[in-house]
Amino acid sequence: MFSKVLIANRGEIAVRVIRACEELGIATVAVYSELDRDAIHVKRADEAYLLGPGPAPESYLSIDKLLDAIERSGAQAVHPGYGFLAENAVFASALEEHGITFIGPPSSAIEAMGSKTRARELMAEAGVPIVPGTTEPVSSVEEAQKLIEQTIGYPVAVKAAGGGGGKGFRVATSEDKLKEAFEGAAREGEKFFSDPTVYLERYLPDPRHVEVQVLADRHGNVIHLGERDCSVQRRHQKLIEEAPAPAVDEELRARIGKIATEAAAAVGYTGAGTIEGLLVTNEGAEAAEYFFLEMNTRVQVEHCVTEMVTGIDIVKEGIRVAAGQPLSIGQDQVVLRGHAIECRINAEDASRNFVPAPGTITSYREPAGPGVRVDSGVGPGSEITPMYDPMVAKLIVWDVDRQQATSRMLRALGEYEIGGLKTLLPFHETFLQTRQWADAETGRDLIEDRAWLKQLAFPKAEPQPEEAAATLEQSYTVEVSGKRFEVKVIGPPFEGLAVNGATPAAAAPRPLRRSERARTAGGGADGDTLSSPIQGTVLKVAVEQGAPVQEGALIAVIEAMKMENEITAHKSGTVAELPIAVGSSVATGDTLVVISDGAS
Ligand code: MV4
Repeated sequence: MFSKVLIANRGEIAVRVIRACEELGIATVAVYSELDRDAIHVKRADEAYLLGPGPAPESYLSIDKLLDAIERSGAQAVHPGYGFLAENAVFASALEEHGITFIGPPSSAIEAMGSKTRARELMAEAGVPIVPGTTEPVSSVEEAQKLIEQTIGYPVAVKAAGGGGGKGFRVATSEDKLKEAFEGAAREGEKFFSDPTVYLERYLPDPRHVEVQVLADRHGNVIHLGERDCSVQRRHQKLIEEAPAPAVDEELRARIGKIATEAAAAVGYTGAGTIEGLLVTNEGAEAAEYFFLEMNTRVQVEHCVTEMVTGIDIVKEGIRVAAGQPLSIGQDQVVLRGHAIECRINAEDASRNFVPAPGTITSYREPAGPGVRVDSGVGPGSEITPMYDPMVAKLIVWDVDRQQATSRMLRALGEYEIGGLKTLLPFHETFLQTRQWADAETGRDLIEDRAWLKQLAFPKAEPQPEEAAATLEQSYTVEVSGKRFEVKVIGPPFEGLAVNGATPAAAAPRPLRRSERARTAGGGADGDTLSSPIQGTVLKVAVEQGAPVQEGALIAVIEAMKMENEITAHKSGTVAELPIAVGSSVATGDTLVVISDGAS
C-alpha cells in the first residue's frame, strides 16, 4: 500500500479522499490555490502545498505545479477526484512517466473513452449497445442532413465528440433547426474541448439516465455495483441521484451490469468508473432498452448512493487496486440493500433560474441522525467563490425503501442550516414533495423545454418588502428533467409550499425558513422588453432590428459561468430595439430586446 498520496482536488471530494486515505493508514497531501488557503481540505490533510492563484489553469489544472508538489512532498500516488484533471490523459501519462501512480484507469482507457466517437466505435465492436447514430464524425450540415434522411431521422441529437455530460449537446426536431443545432454543438465543442467535431445520435424520447458503477483491478476482475438513476437534471447538471434505480429490477440489473463490465473490460479499465446510459422503458412493451452513452473514467459525485446500498467503499477500493491489490469483493458479494438518495447542495438560487449564488457562509449546521451522511467541504466562514463549482455539499440518506428514504431526506433537509447565501435546500424540499418525484417520473421530451426556456429564464419574482410578503404569493418556475414545475411560495397564514397546484405528495409541507421567503429581483419580461436574467457576454445574436420574431425563437446566446444560455423571445412581434451585439457584456436586468406588437 502507498504511504503517501497527493489529492489533486479541492472541496468535498478532496475531503472524501482524505478520509479514505486515513482509514487505509496513508498520509495525505493537499494542494490549494490562493483562494483556498483556509479551505477545509487543506486543514484536514497532513501537509499542503500552494499551487498558485485562484484561476484553475494556474492552480488545480497546472500539471507542472502539481508535479512540483508531488516531488516536494514525496507522494507515491495521486488521486484526482472528479473534475479538473481527473479525465486528463496527458496528466495520467505524465504521472506514469514520472513513476507516480495515478489512482484511476490507465491513460489509454481515459483516451479511448474521452473521444465520444472513438468510444462509440469501440463499444459497438465489443457488442455493447450504443444509441443508433454515427460512430464517425460528421463534417458538415449537408452531410448531417443526408445521414438523417437516409437512416437516423428526426428528432436528432447533435453532440460534440470531445464532449460529455451534456456539454455540446443540441437537439434538432426538423431540418430547419439542424443548422443551428449543428453549429451550436460545434461551437461549444470548440470552446470547451478545443474540438468542433460533432456526431449524431437518434434522439430518444423520454429516456431515464441510468448509470452503472464498475470496479476493476489489475488481476482481470471486473465487477459492477448496480446502478444509479440520475434523471433529475437541469441543463445536464444532475441535482438528485438515487440507488437502486426505480425502473430497474433484478433481471434488468443483471443485463445492464453485464453490458457495463464488458464495456469496461473492452478498454482495459482499472479502478472505479461509471458506464452512463439511457434506459428506454417502452411503456407496456416487454423489454426495456439500454444504450451506452459514455464512460466516466473517474469516481463520480454521486458514487455515495451506491456506497450506501452496497456497503462498499468505492474510493478505498480504487486506492487498493491502484496499489496493485485485488478487489476485496467478488460479484457475488455485492448485495443491494434498501434505498439511497443524494441531493446536491449547490450555492444556487433556484428562484432565479439557478444562478450561482456565491458568498460567505455565515452560519452552518449539518444534519445528523440515523441514515444520514453529509459529504461537504465547507463550514462556518467558508467562502463560496464564483471561481469554482457551486456545489458545496452533498446530503445523502439511506432507508429501507424509496418512500422512507424520501421522508428521511426531507427530515435531514429541514435540519440543514446554511446561512449567508442561497442554496438548493428549499428547492430539494419542494421537489421531493411533488407527485412527480413520488411516482419517479422522468423527463418528458426535452424538445419541449425549448418553448419553456423563456419561462425558465424569467421567473416572476418581484422585490417585495418582507412585511408585505405576509399576504402575498410568490411563484416561480423551475425546470427539471425536462419538466416544468410551478413552485408557489405562500406567505402566512398558510406558510407552506404548494407545487403544481395542489399535488404535494409527502407529508404536510414544512414551515418555510426565513430565507425561503426572501424576495428576489431578476431579469424578466416586462411588456415588450426582455431583460437579461444573467450577467455575461453575448456570443450570438439571432435576430435583426426590424425583423419579425416568433414567441420562443432564439434571440441571443449569452455566456455566463462558462455556460451558454439561450435567450428566447417572450412574445411574437417585431424587433423594435436590439441594444446588444456579439461580444457585448450584459448585466442582470439589462435590456436584450424590445419586441413591439405587429406582424411576425
Ligand atoms: C440524450 C437524450 C436523448 N437522446 N441522447 C446527455 C447527457 C446527459 N446529461 C443526458 N443526456 C441526454 N442524452 C439521446 N440520443 C437525452 C438526454 C437527457 C436526459 C436523459 C435522461 C434523463 C434526463 C435527461 C435530461 C437531459 C438530457
